[in-house]
Amino acid sequence: RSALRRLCAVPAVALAGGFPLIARAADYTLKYGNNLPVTHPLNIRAQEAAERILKESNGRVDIKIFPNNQLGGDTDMLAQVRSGGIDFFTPSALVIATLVPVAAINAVGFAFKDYSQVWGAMDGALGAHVRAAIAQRKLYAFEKMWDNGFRQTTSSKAPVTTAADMDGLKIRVPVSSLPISMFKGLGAAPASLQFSEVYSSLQTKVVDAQENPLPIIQVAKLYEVQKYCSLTNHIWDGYWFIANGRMWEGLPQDLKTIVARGINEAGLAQREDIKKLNASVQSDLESKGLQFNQPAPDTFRQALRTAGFYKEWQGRFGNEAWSLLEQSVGKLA
Ligand code: X2X
Repeated sequence: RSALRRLCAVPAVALAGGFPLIARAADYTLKYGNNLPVTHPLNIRAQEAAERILKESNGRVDIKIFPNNQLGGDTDMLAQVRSGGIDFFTPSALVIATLVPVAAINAVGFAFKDYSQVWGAMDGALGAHVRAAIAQRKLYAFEKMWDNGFRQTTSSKAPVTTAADMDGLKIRVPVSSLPISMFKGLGAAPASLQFSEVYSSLQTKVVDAQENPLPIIQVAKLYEVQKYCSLTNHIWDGYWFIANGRMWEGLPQDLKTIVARGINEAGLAQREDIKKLNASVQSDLESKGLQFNQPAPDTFRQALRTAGFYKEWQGRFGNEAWSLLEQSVGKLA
């Protein structure tokens, strides 16, 4: 129960009764922080969800969105959603894995072949396994994961065509141990940086390369500071839409239903947006000067096997989670 929220809600209701000219404040004004520019489908669909939820709750639930790392980087926002400083956050699987290690399982290198495998796993038993682990940390994960995408490699130096081109590459990766381990396994020199620092670290050449799905490369304008884009498809990454557990438990059931429906359905629409965007984003980025190439996955997979990457992470995730992943994608190691 959120005693503070209840206290705050009382005067607003009383005022609305006595002084009809004063707009009635929502019973629940909830803050949602994320790390993406407002033009990304995640923010466009989240804004729509907030409007729908305000309407369907007759003004009782007002979700305010703070995009683009306004409230701090991922590490800060994860701490805030745990403490209740913010009510919602959408960490990528890689980011929430710093708190819930098994959440990185969808990011195992070269695991998913396509989106039907991805959504089969994440809407199915593997996603349920991860959501249960998130719940243990007193966070509520909504059912439908949102799409980030298949991660691709950009560089200011040279295209990556085989694993050998990763040798010594100074590449930014998210603050998360799986991508560090994976890029070390490929022979690169990965550096963990928050997304809020990616553009400037590429611009000032603190790092030469980074890896992200094409829609992010587009909306964050990373093409301005990168020259080559290699379609490595090395990780599929998604966003868990999470809520502070205490706040969520304190919401009346009718509002939980309205909020969950609004967010889950917006997530499904956001997946479709990314799918549509994937069909056009490469040519847009080419027109902005990024040079593309399409490496074959074999040398990368082989390098990871040789480095013991799959065996190591099977051990770290445990056999239960690993076998759920393999049920969706086939044998990995
Ligand atoms: O930080 C990134 O690279 C990003 C935006 O993809 C994540 O949220 C993990």
